[in-house]
Amino acid sequence: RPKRDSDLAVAPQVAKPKPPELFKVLLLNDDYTPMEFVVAVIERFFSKTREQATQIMLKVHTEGVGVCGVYPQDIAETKMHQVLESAREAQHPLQCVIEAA
Ligand code: NFA
Repeated sequence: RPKRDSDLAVAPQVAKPKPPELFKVLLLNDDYTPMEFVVAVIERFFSKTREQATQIMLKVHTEGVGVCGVYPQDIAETKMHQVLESAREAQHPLQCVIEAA
């Protein structure tokens, strides 16, 4: 019989772009990390101005936790690791975690 298009057909691969799962990067308060160090970390790794970074630091200081940014999972994990490595290097106990947004 004549060849039909359907003879070799496979399921068409339809692009279904779904938005990435987002994660919050949180800083946790402690009694020892200097405020200026926290501000510098937020400026450096979360691209905030000194004024924005100071606001976030003060929220963490007074409320115990604060959001530095919201990112796709791989980027959020990288930023968390950058913060933790920076704190470890400076011998400050600053803690950073991620949480599903
Ligand atoms: N609580 C710290 C202090 O009084 C400052 C701090 C803010 C630490 C935000 C960690 C996170 N030196």
